[in-house]
Amino acid sequence: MSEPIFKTTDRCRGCGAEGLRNFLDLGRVPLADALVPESRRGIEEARYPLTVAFCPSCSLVQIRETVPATTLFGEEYPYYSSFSPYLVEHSRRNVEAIVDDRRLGPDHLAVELASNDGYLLQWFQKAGVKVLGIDPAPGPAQAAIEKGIPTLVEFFDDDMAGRLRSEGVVADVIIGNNVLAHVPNQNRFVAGIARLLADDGIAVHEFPYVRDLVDHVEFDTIYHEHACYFSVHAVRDLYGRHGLPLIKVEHLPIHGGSLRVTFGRGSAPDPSVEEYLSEERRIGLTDFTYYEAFAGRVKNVKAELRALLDDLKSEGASIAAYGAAAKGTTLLNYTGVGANYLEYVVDRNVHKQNWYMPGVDLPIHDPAVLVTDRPDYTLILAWNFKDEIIAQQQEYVEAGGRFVIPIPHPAVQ
Ligand code: JHZ
Repeated sequence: MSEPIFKTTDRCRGCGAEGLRNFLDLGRVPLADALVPESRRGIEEARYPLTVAFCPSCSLVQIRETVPATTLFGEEYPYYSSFSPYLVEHSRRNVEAIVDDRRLGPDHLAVELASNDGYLLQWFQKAGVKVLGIDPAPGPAQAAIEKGIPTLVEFFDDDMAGRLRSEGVVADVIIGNNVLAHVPNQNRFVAGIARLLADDGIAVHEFPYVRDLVDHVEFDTIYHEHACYFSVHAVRDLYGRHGLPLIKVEHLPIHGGSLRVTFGRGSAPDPSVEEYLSEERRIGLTDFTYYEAFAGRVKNVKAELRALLDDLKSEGASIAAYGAAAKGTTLLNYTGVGANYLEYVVDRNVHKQNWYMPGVDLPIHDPAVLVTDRPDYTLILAWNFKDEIIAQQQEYVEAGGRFVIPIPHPAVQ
């Protein structure tokens, strides 16, 4: 077994205060994207504790454990954004709105942090804006480079921003979608953004909203890649400490409910900022009590899911799963649903096919197998894309296949 190497934090990753209060313990789980190749099957996998805490000083929700970034995002990192047409389209609309609003052209530079396979920067490039991607995961970064998107295969932080600035690089727009949560040292990352951004530039970031996580019991989106889970309050305070005011907040349906936040020094805040802050105060999102009952609700999902799958199994049904998603690793390992209930997992990402789901030894196949094999039920692990997945799988549905959705209440759809 490879040794689980990690650190445990006693201080808030945002404001540095002591006194973090734990509210959920997901046990010891493997790393969510550490898919197992055939050659390592049967070798015991490293498992890491996963504990979620709230900071009473700045209300940032975070995990206590930090796994080295090079372990999380190394050679075998399998997440490629372009496998979801919905995400690619979502990004196109986002970029077009920014290009129009900021009147961007060939004299402007858009930088994306965690640019992955170029799924988003391609749209800036098509609009004639200069682009620079930064992503430490070699596989997706290489895919971007092959598409002609200049990409630096590195972790972004304040030092890197300083180096880029000294080379004359200044960003008019810095995009960071689903990256902020992945950064253990939040302050070095945000300091880098403040340094790289032009005085009148904007930073536009998306990340899952902690309010949606709690309200819809999205506990499976908690894994070691995600160090932090943000409210508007927490993110405003974090960027404010680096001189970047929050100027706009939008709430989007993607990934089970996300925030898109815009920071910039050059414009006055839009009314949305105060609207979200006062709504968070009204519902108590900045108080520990909001999170206290969460662990009990997570346990209920586990019990309900197992009861539902037991019922289906007792009728003699066969069950597969859709989506070798990172969140699938948390869900399957925490609920104890593996080869005892499921035959296999399917996923469109060819980089995941023929590998095995971490901790549960389930093989990952091409989704076409659903039509040839016709399992009676398919548990959707990538529930955030359930409409897209069900629409794609009409042949399976017409052949009698049914879907099971695991959260917020496990049910046959
Ligand atoms: P998906 C990833 O989490 C990892 P995951 C990461 N840590 C993060 O923060 C979030 O994204 C935002 C497949 N699929 O996107 C593709 C199909 O097979 O929910 C993916 O493997 N067919 C960066 O991994 C998986 O499902 C389809 O039609 O939990 C979805 O994973 C579609 C739409 C997806 O993220």
